[in-house]
Amino acid sequence: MNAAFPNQPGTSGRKPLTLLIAAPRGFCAGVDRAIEIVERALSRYGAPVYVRHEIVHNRYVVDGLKAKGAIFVEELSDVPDGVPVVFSAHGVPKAVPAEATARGLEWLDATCPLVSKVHRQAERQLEFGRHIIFVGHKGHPEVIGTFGQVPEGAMTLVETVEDVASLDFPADAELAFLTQTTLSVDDTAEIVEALKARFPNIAAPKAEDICYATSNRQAAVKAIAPQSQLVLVIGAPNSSNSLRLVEVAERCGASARLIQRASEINPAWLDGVDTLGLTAGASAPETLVREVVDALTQWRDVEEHTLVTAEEKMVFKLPRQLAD
Ligand code: 0O3
Ligand code: SF4
Repeated sequence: MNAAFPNQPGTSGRKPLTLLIAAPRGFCAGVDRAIEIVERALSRYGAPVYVRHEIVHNRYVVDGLKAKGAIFVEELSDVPDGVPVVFSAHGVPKAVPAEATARGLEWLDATCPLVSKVHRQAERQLEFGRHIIFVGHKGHPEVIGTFGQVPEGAMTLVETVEDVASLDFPADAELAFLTQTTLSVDDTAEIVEALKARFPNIAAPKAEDICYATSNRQAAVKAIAPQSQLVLVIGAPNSSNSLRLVEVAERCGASARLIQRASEINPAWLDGVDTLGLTAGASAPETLVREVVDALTQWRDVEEHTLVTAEEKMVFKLPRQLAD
């Protein structure tokens, strides 16, 4: 960089770029565990190991496991008899492990323990005789998995404050609410407020269902985005938690783009950008962050800063069958 004129091209001829990297970012404890389950299953049983749904929503991770002998399918009916199958981190309806057991399949559950916690809360609320209002995104595998913990009709999905307004229950109905683990902290607070206003007796989860990793990554983006003209979020288009990071950055006034890999960056995006924010969703590996930083250094004199807003020490136990 040119020390006398910081915004002028440095001796390299490239313009300076301040790069603010969010921390925490990337893999959470549930993703680490899910990937390790597939890897351990491959060494324990040998290839092929089937995985129902992408183990986590990241193509790089999925391709890496495919290369080691994992086969990804969407439905249990696509798994042949006699091979082990892993259920993805997002969780599955109860009928899935039941069917696997009925078929005599060796199955391993990579559902994140924090998603399983929501599943158990759903069962408990049902035992209390309450109808469950579930805050989540329609069609997402975690939502399908959580709905599949209770009989049909026992749970109603709301995605927005408007959905709460159109719920057709009396104000004193026996209700409880639960949420998806990867939602926007701010949007969910508004939805929950609307639920409590309409149904003052609604039972709330004991602890926040939005998980620690989701809230920490959103808070970390809030620390970098206001100072950045553009924020790059590494994550897949089907990754709920990564999409939420893009929204958070935009609401802080930055432009934001979801990218899967460095190759998707158009160098023209950096025109007029002096400060760039960078983060990664819970399913995006750190290798992809380094790949993006390396790509940026081809075009600009990058000055890298990491902004740490929380320390994460969470580690989840492996399923019994795979623990040493
Ligand atoms: O749920 P989401 O689409 O964010 O899933 P990802 O991208 O695979 O990230 C891991 C989070 C998860 C398994 C559910 O909480
Ligand atoms: Fe578990 Fe949260 Fe990670 Fe989802 S984002 S896998 S709930 S730790």
